[in-house]
Amino acid sequence: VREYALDRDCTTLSRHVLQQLQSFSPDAQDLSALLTRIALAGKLIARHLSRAGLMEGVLGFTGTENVQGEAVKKMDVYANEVFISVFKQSGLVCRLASEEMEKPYYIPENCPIGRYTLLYDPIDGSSNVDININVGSIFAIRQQEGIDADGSGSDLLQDGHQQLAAGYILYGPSTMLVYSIGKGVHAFTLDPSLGEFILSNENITVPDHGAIYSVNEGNFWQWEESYRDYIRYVHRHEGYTARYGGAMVGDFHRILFQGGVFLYPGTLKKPEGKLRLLYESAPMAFLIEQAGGRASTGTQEILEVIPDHLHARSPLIIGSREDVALVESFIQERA
Ligand code: AHM
Ligand code: MG
Repeated sequence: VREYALDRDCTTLSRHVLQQLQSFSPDAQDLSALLTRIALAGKLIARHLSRAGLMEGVLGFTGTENVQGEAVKKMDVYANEVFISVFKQSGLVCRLASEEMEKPYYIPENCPIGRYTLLYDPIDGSSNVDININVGSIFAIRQQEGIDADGSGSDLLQDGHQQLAAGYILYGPSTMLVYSIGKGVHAFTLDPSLGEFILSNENITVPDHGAIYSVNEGNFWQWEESYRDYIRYVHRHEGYTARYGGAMVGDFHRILFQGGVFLYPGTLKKPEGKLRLLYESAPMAFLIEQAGGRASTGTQEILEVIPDHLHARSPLIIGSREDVALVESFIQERA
């Protein structure tokens, strides 16, 4: 087995962010520091996940529900708190907003100087945790313009173009961190022996078309007819293959590298779909556009959508340009 040689350009995450910005401006330093903190959260969560089956009281449900009425897992709570504790000491982030907290969490001691808000889904695909298959964390960074008076985070209700950075951590056979600061999409692999994320794929571009369609077909009869039209189309044509892992981060990661489309349409029970804009769909949309793909609600670009509350959801069609357009064409036909 050949290890990567030391003379190879062994680029760490923090160095990469600085190189991308090609300056030592305060903003560049801030973004580099923010990504480094996110990476630390990822390492802590990855370590916890890797030993979860050996420890008491780590797997399973807490017995409570989150603000969206979903059963909370102990791992959701752990990962949510990891991000909070990591950013308490960063100075840069005044506020965090996540899937697991009804309102944003303020770090008052950071607020006089902390110019950023971190939005995140601590454990994406948490139903996968107890059976030891892949999960992820999703994040986005937005600039903070002053403190909102009532603490509800109403100033966060803006479109996805306001994101300064976005990405995810995939806890799979290896742990990977994929990010963009608006200058392409780059993937890093955690070398556990070094404790460092090392650059593994730079300037990733998603193919214009791919064979994969990734959707929970168990909801078939709950969708609008146009989505059924699309699924019937792929069933009747050669060259399509289904993949669905129950964690968007993993399904998205496959499509980012191989092309295809991931969908979470609205259902009878959830007309806006399941995925939340601010910390699930918008960060992924930011990445896919940076990689040359697209993200749509079916009728609007995801990055244009302005959420009406912190936990707002929206239907999501994301991936290769041609595949997203194909799904949209069925929606337009029935509009
Ligand atoms: P979560 O963040 O609460 O775990 O929910 C989001 C996840 C996505 O990762 C995944 O694509 C989807 O929910 C799966 O939902 P379903 O089981 O309805 O197909
Ligand atoms: Mg999620």
